[in-house]
Amino acid sequence: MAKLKLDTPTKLDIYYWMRLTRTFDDRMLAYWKQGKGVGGIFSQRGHEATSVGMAYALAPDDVIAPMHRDLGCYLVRGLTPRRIFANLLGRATGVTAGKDANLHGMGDLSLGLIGFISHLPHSLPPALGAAMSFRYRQEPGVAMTFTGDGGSSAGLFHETMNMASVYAAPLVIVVENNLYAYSTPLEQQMKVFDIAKRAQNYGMPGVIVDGNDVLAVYEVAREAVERARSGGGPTLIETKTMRMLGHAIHDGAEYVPRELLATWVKRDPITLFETELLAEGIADQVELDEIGQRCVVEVEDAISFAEASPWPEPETVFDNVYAP
Ligand SMILES: Cc1ncc(C[n+]2csc(CCOP(=O)(O)OP(=O)(O)O)c2C)c(N)n1
Ligand SMILES: [Mg+2]
Repeated sequence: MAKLKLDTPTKLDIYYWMRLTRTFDDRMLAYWKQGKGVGGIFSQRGHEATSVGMAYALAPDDVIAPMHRDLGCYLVRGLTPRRIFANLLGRATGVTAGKDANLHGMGDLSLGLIGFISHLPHSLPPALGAAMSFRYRQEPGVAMTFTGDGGSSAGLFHETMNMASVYAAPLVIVVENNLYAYSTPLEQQMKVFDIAKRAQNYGMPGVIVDGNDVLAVYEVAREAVERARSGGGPTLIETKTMRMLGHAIHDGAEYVPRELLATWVKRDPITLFETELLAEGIADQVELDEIGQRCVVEVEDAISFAEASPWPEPETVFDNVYAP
């Protein structure tokens, strides 16, 4: 597939979001290893190209329902590092105002962001609902949602695809196939490793993309979003990638073969994009380092903000709760 022609500011902007995602993730892991964390955390390492490339393809009025390895989506949609880190520390200034010290529930409808639903793949039906509401209201919006290879084995995945296809819903379903669901490798939970092939059974396009190549991700995302927006119905996109660390902070992933990880280290999404940017003369190392430094400053500021933020007041416990 021919690469999209993007201008320099756009490419550097995409690079910035990837670096911000990685910097946040690295800093978050270090913070938790120092014993200062509050809730559970899931490393995003390896998923930066997928989450940033996908979210970048949406328009401001579209809706996105990410999952637990999609920090890049939250950032691109406009949740600030401050609000996210404060959420992780359970503070009143966090996205859920202290109700969930995690990435769960981290939504903000003013940003078109449906909070992640912990049960997998339960973010899919609300995203389909959002897509259908765009159709009923005859609005041009598109909904995008995510699940993992593990989540794709649940019935809800199939039910969502079927209904989305029957109703030609403006929906993009992304499966982040990172070869593991917790400690279960792909070959222990499915016989056909290309999850995108399932799309055919529901009468929708199924696309496979290198989930570590951000511009390739962005390109297939744009095509799917355009198809959805113009009435062409849903698309299933499978991003082939790798979860580079354990399932969550407590998991050392000793069950993942070291040789497998080593092959994926060479395909690190940020290094791949940097190499491309440098080779094309889009930026030099000094400029890339400057962007990296900006990200460090932003994340350190977010941590200070979160640490200085108050705990939620007990009487706010029912605020924003649907059925107290
Ligand atoms: C219905 C349900 N069962 C179990 C869990 C616990 N759980 C959280 S993440 C996870 C693994 C998910 O694997 P996958 O969908 O491949 O996503 P990944 O973590 O690899 O990105 C499990 C079993 C859950 N959240 N929901
Ligand atoms: Mg997985």
